[in-house]
Amino acid sequence: MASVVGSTTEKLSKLDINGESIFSVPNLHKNLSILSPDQIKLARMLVEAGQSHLFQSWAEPGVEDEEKRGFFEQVARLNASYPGGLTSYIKTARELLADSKAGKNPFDGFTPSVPTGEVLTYGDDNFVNFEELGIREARNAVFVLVAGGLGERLGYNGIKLALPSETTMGTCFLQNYIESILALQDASCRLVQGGCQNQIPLVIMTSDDTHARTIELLESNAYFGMEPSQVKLLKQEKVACLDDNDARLAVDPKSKYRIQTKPHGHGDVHSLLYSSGLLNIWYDAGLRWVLFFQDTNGLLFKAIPAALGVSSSKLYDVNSLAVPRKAKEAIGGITKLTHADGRTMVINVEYNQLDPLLRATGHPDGDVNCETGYSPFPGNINQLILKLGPYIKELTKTGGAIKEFVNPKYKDSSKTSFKSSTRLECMMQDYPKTLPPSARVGFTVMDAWLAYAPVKNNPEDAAKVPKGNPYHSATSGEMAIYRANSLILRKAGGVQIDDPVQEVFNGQEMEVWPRITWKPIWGLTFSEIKRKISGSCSISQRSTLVIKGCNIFLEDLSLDGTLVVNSVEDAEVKVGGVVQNKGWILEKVDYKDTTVPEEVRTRGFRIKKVEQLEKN
Ligand code: UGB
Repeated sequence: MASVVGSTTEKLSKLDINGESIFSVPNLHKNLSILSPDQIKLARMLVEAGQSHLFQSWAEPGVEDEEKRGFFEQVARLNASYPGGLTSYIKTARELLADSKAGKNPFDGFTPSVPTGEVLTYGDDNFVNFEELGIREARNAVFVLVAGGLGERLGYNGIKLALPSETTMGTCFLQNYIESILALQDASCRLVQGGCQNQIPLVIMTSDDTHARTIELLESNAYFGMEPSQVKLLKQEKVACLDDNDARLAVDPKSKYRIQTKPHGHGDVHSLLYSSGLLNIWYDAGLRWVLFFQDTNGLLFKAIPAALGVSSSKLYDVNSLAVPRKAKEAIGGITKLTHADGRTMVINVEYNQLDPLLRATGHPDGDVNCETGYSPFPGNINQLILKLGPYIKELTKTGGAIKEFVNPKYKDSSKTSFKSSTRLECMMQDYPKTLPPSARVGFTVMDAWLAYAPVKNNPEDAAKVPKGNPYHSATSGEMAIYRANSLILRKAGGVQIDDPVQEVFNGQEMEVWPRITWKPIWGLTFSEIKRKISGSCSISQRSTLVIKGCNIFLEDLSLDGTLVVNSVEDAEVKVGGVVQNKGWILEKVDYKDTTVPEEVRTRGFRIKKVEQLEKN
């Protein structure tokens, strides 16, 4: 056996590669005897791709051999998880790094303009019709949650999906999402005569940073009521880091036998879905829509029914959800790009690229607000609805590969070295870039108060956000839920709700509305909520109302304090009369106070439950 391996080794290693053979890499050559033929092939591939430096500090054979084999296991993984393998990754990296060094604008030849899309107003007839259509279509949908990001800007130690979306119920983002999908499933199936058994699938894209903790969160909470078989996890792999403009792979600072890796971005979701085989299974089962969403938007499902209705009525292949955007806000701008050769596309231009693109194309002020007080470009909230059939067709062509970019932080203007290693990245919203001009690509704009309140920034950075721009912090994410629910009860149910008061938490000025929350099953749409409120209801600013149940009807309720209503599934409950008590109080907490749990101090307050009326 040894002699067979030996002869293969000899043959493989002797092959000359672009003038450089394994013989010219002494520390690798010395170690050939401990490597398998497959490992030697990988070594040759690395040498050929100009990566000989990776072996520079390798020990003599017999020393740290396990670590050396571990190195090749990692190389094999990196090679297998990237379309075209590491050779292709390095080649693309060299091209993109050269473009970046030359200052080449990725939108060269394109002129930006403001696109037209569907603009919805909450609660008008158009909106209500789209919601109805959306609920009908929901049983033909699949949800895909991208949750592989660590959230470096937020600086939270756990996974973002486990963060409470708000404090009155303490429901974490994942629970909120799952309960919303189950409520959609329920509402949609009720529209089928005799009911239906459809279970809306949920896919969660994780990464090594989030995978184990996501499984633990699901398993320790019985999947928050979903069937375990309804949920699939797809783990994205990281990609190799790059040390210089020649795309030399970076050695991990912690081990000379490891290549340093970093996340490749949420764009991986397309290739993972493609290779999982799930798309065809869904298609064969008659499903029609794939809805992509992100990890910390507590308002999202208030916008889903209407947005899905838009996709279905306009037969959009791609529908991006958008909100009015403040100039320089860290969300991408949906832009129409027209090329000098006549090509056009409607696409997200990422927040760091919009300003330079505008300046380079005759808008000397760059990314600024127009007379409306907002940027003329709608803000992409990265909630995409794709029509399954055309999506499968496109991925069959591309394999799910998404156009990548590189964003090196250079040491100086010579652009010859980086401050720290970089890597190629890709974004899921770049999917339409490869679509033919015949594709139906649209977008739907809704008010931010209804649709978008992500939790991305730590308290310190949030407090520095320019005045008037959203904070995107745990505090603003929670306060936005109370505001949205208050406005919805005002608009849909005619409830008299006191105006908010202004308060400062962790240096961020907030509107504090009454703390009104409900389980998604209580009300997903305007009509459903309207149906559950009657008579003359009022809620004071200092009040808290928590509705946990489906058939709970508010009738002539006057609330000044805290009311919690719990009901079992089929029970019909009427809630009315005057409720007055000391209620629940918001107590301020400083984010620097480490005696308080991280989830609490980062939002800047906790709820002190002084007195409440709880009805079961
Ligand atoms: N994510 C992954 O699953 N894998 C990864 O490798 C990286 C991220 P961020 P950012 O909210 O509206 C996006 O970091 O930079 C997941 C859009 O690009 O929150 O704020 C991660 O877990 C931007 O156009 O993204 O920017 C999270 O769920 C704008 O729309 C999601 O991807 C903005 O979001 C987003 O990750 C927005």
